[in-house]
Amino acid sequence: MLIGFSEAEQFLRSCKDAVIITHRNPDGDCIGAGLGLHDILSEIGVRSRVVCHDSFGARYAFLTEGYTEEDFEPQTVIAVDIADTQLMGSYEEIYGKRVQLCIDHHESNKGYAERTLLNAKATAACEVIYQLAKHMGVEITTHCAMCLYTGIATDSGCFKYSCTTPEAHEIAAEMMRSYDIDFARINRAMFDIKSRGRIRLEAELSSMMEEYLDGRLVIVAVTQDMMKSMGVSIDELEGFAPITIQLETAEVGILLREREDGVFKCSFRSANDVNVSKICQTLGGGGHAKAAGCTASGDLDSIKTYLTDAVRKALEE
Ligand SMILES: [Mn+2]
Repeated sequence: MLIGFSEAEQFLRSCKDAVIITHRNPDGDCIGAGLGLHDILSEIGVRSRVVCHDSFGARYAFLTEGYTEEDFEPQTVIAVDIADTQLMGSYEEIYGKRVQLCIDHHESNKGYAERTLLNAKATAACEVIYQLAKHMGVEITTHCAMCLYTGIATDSGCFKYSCTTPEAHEIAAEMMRSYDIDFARINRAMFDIKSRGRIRLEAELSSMMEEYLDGRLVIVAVTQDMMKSMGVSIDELEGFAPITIQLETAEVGILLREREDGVFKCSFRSANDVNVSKICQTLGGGGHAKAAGCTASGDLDSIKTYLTDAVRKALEE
């Protein structure tokens, strides 16, 4: 059931001992939304714990520092930035069927939660968390401001993707104006810093781009073996997908990353008008018009053929 801010507030004010689930392969938005909501809940006297299938990683230390995980048996289950319970990883089995509140901004949200606070126009889940905090009249702490800024900067690609709304700029401006947050450092941590392995990998992968459909589709595939030989982990490849649409003829780009279980995570990007969320929905995934994803299993060559067929259909529409 879709709900509004008042119902979400009512629910949060009457809940206790909440677990906040973030999606696997976490990014700045789900981490920011999870930890930001944790701050808001602390202020209204509700204990919460933020969980994720994967660890948050050193890149997010500026957000996780000072966060201590409390031990309690959860009475309340909340999901943030999660369109589909599959994205919960190992937490799907434990909590997937009993999510009481989902706070999200994905148009493709499956409606798996008892209550869904959805703003499909929002740039980031953090934008929805901000609106909720404002609605509730809860004071936003400096840490919470850092979380919200990080999420909005992440999902807007540092305010340059077409999903960037005026509201995203306004919220970021308010965070800059009202709090002492080092936004330059946040953006450097989110967008500029790369491991040595990542820099080497980028150089290698740039030369390995495969063009399909007369260069309108670019695929870059990274296997577990390649990650091992380059000394990088799958989460260090987060944020790498946009390179697939750097080629001037590219309409759609797909970054394939092999998970440890052999399943490929497919991250789609659209350079112009192709709605990649629609393509991914036909392949069992989802996301946004310009950035979406799905998973695929099987051997790499057949996956490439299957993805190329799906993109060809979309281009012909
Ligand atoms: Mn998001």
